[in-house]
Amino acid sequence: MPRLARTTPRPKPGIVHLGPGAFFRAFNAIYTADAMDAAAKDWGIVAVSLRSTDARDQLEPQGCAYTSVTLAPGKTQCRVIESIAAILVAPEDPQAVLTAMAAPETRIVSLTITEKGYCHNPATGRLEMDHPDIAHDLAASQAPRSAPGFLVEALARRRAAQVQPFTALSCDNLPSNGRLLRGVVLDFARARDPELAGWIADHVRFPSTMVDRITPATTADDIAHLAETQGYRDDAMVAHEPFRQWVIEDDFPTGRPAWDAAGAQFVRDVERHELMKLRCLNGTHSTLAYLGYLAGYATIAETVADPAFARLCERLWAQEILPTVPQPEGEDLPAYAAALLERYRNPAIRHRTWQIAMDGSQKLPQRILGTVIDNLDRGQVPKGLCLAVAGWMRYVGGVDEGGSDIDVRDPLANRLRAASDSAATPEDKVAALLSVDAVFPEKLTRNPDFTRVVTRAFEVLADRGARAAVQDFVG
Ligand code: CS2
Repeated sequence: MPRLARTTPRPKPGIVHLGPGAFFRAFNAIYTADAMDAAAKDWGIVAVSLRSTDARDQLEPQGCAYTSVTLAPGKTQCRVIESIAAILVAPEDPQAVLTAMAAPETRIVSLTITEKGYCHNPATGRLEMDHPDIAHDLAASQAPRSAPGFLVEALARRRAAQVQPFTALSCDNLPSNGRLLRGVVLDFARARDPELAGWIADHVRFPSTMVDRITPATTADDIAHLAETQGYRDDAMVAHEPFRQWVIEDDFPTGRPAWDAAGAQFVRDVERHELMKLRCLNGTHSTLAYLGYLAGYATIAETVADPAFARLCERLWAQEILPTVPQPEGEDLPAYAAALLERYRNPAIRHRTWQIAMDGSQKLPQRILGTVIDNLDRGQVPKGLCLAVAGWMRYVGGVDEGGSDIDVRDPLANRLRAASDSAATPEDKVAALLSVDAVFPEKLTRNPDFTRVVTRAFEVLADRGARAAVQDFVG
């Protein structure tokens, strides 16, 4: 079976992108390919993996081309994407990465490094100074490991060479992601050199973005199926839903690709769009991931095929989530929520509950806990979201409803498991997990209504299981 091969010359680079995983390939690289089709062609992407060699091993043998597979219900479309100009593996050669980031033709450094890549405290948004990668990068700033370490060193080199700074573009599912990135970069720079920090604060732009496209991890089956239908092997392929939405704060002093020609929306303030997406989509995604996993469902589509879980989503949107979301310009919130359920139902997308359940300690604050706080502030206890929090607590306890181990992937997994194991009763387990202050702000842990309702939900989950708990809730 031949491998996919590149057919056009590699584009001239204009972007360095940190985090070359499935989401980047289903999203940034496609928007950029479309933008280069529509206008300037010098926005090729130098993709950088901060950890594993996988992306390079998959992409490089095929000249950095790969297939995007759009999965609509009953209809599949394939397209070869060639916007990646090169791929680097940072741990193998940090100097090559810094050279690319410091090059004058690099005008944007974008990031899809997942929540934990920001090395911040999820509850406070500040850089964790004792994070092992941050401690390493402060001691060895010329050969960094973390995203903040790379950004600051590259900016220091540009400043020294009197090259204009790049625009730093966070594309992760974090609220005010530009502001958050700016915060961790400045925290890091201040610890290194306050003057450099001042220069970054004055000169570097960090626009915020809202990104959205459901993209499950690629499986061996996906690759085999593509080979069968297309007659070539492509280990770098990505499969995703048809829907895509990118809302970007328009703040690019050194230019940007014509992403608007590809359908991206440029606005002055993306915060409302971000809140809408994080709370409506990611909030229910995480809810379905924990409760669906515990109920024995492997994917989101399977979970919402159970009418009780579909109703759970509808109740959450109508009663607990939408009332907290300020109206974003041009959006119809009830229609947005209804469309989400259709997206979840897409039977062609096998998005595993286990995958979405990953890194919950980094996701819960912006997906669920902020919404809970807003409800409590209005004098309402959001019982459905409290059930979701209890579901997460059962999940990180590491044992499923049949008594089997759960493979919990989370930077705090050990700490969460120890907290859960340290207590015997539901009440004490909930209290032990609520004391993890990287996740739960005091405002919540000191609220007796929240604690009581989460504890009650935890008891129901422990006694009768997630399916019954969800059924009870939707009535
Ligand atoms: C998901 C997201 O894995 C997860 O946590 O909730 O990746 C989700 O699919 C995307 O944000 C959709 O845009």
